[in-house]
Amino acid sequence: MEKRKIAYSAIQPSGTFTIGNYFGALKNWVKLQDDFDCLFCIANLHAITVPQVAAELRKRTYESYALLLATGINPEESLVYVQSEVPAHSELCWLLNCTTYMGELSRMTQYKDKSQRQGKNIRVGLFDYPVLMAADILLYQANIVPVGEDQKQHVELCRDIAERFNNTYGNTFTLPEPYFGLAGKKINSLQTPTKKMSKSDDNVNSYVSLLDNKDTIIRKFKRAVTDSDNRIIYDRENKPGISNLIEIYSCVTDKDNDQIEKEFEGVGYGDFKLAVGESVANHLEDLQIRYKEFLADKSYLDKMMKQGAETAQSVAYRTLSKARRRLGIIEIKK
Ligand code: ATP
Ligand code: LTN
Repeated sequence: MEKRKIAYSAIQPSGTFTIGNYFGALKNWVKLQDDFDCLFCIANLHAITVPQVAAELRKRTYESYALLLATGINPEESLVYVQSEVPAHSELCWLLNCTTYMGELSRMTQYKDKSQRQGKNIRVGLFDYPVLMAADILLYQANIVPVGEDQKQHVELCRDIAERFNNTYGNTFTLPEPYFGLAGKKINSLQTPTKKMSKSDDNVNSYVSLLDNKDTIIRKFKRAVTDSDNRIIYDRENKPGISNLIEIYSCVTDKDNDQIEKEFEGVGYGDFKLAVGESVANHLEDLQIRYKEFLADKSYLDKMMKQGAETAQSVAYRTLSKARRRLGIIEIKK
């Protein structure tokens, strides 16, 4: 039988996952399990590149793991693990730091955005974030990296780092490709619809969390920022708020923009927002029930996390060891 390609992706436990994470990433991950050998990681070491409260990060790591399972990711079929449980990530990050250029990292637009929000004390880790991400991907010799558009630049940098390493020290890493397949939508903020919806946004009204209850979801959609022309037409440039709502409604209903425009012809913004809110709330209902069940079963989560970490460690170690040898780092037999 032909060997399946490897898909690798990760998500930070930096907040409760939003519908942006879901429609842009997680929903695709579930489908990929049919065609690829998949690894999914809770990137808690990435989360600490901006300040976190320890108790909250700990709690959210478990919640994130349970939420991945609730979306339909099967830990018996895919490898689902927590990044910090596999020390090879940090070590390969260091080795790659020594082959990556300052100029390459300075060009990263996510760094420019995030560092602006951090004020004066920007962590070195935030600058180095893409190198740790490259280490994640390369350790598992991944072929494709399913991510949202915002991560494309990071995956391309990962490819450049891998290619240079291979050319300089000998073939070590598989060159990965970003994968947007299937839906791969970018969902924008409900309050600033020209900006990506983000789970670590300070304004809770800017995002819809996968765990928000129906009333909260409807309230957030009612408050969504829109223009005042009162026509439901898709026009990203001139009507970013309404276009974003159309996009969200399309993710939930699988209808295209034309169908949605027709469905809501002559309907006012208030009624449209209510319809979008209700459809999102109904769509998330089953997922929320499954989430509560998984979260209540701590011993199952512990067992799966341990199993995931053990398997990930043995795969990752093989690549790490190869990279060390290529660089001339000795390995004394224990
Ligand atoms: P943070 O705000 O803490 O930086 P985030 O919400 O952007 O986090 P990540 O953990 O960085 O989420 O990303 C997880 C995955 O979700 C990535 O593949 C990313 O591309 C995707 N993603 C995040 N936000 C959106 C969005 N608004 N629309 C589509 N995809 C998204
Ligand atoms: N930066 C990523 C999260 C992430 C990731 C990865 C994604 C960390 N390591 C490896 C793909 C592959 C993000 O999606 N915001």
